[in-house]
Amino acid sequence: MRAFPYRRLRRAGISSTIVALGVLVLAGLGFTTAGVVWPTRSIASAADGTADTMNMGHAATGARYWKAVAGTNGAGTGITRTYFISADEVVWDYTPTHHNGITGEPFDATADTYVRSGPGRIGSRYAKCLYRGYTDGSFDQRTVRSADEAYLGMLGPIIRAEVGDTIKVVFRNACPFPTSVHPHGVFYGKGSEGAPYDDGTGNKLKLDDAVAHGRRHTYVWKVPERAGPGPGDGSSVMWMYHSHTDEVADTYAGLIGPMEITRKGDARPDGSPKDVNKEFFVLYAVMNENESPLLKTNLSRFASRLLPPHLDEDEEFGESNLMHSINGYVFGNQPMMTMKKGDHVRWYVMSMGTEVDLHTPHWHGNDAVVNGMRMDVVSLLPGTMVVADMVPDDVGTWLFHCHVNDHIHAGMLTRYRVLP
Ligand SMILES: [Cu+2]
Repeated sequence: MRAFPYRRLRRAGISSTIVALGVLVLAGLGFTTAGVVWPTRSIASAADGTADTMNMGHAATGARYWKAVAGTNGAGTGITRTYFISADEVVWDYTPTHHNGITGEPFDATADTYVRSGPGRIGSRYAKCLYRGYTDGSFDQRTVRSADEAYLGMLGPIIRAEVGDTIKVVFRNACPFPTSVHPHGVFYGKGSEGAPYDDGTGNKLKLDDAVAHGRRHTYVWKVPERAGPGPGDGSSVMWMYHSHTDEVADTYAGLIGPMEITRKGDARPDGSPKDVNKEFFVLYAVMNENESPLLKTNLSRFASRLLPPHLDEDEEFGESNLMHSINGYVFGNQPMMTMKKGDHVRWYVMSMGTEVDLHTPHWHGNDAVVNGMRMDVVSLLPGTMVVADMVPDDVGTWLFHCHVNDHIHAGMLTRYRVLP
């Protein structure tokens, strides 16, 4: 009996904690969504569906709103843009400058955990499978990346299109395991999805799922309005594409790239938005080389003899292969991302990976607008893509780094430069 009121109090305590947490979560959500496109006021004005539901400050409801969600079906009214992309096995170096670009010093003991090769340690160089662009279907000649685009590093070629266009990816797999190209955001049929699972299809519609070594497949993706900017977006949005044959292993091998879709009428001939001077595509990801299909290759090629007896149980070995990278670079080794003061800069940032891949890229020196809100840090989770617009006013060389403490130690830092 005496325990009863005590228990009740406890329960009340727990419930009020839950309620308080719930309120916090709801407040957070409400705040976020209210700031973006769905303010909670003036619902009545749009209830008949005749009001302009797309402007900030109006409720997102009614027929006009749902028409905007669906988008008009303008797919196929534009041009066809063909990209020749190969999955190539390459040797990738996470630290091509061989020093810590953030401190300007040689690597210290913490950095050496990840970048130094030796007995049972692979170091900074790994065989990887990366998407690489070619000039035509002969796959003889690689497309050249300008010095300005060197920062893209590990990422596959930027696929660009305008709403209404059709994207054609002529894909060749030169990697030693089956791979594919799976797009986000755009409209694809079952023969161009690039992911094997029991979806009730067979035969020809399965050829895209896993392209064997030395084989090819052509993926065709339409770009309807719903693949482009929505009511709250700027002139362009970002999607990613990646291999999805063995999704986890393939992406750890490095098979991932950015895609950009620009609103109809807002694109330059190359598909980029006319109102943006400078674009940067950035992937924050802990590349877990332990799960790469090329781990054995890497051990035999880059770790010197005297391997510890039980590598799979060696925690330090596991840690040494967790490359906390930005476009495949660690400890400030990424080629500089450069812009001018006053430029219209659009950052496309994304993440991939597992539960350690919650990243919070932070720009020193300048601020950005994300979803209509001013920020200098953006939130990423595995598989998320965020667009951030910046007009830099602060000249200098600035840090751009993940704000997660553990990731700072592990070298998830880079720099960008604003010229006068
Ligand atoms: Cu991080």
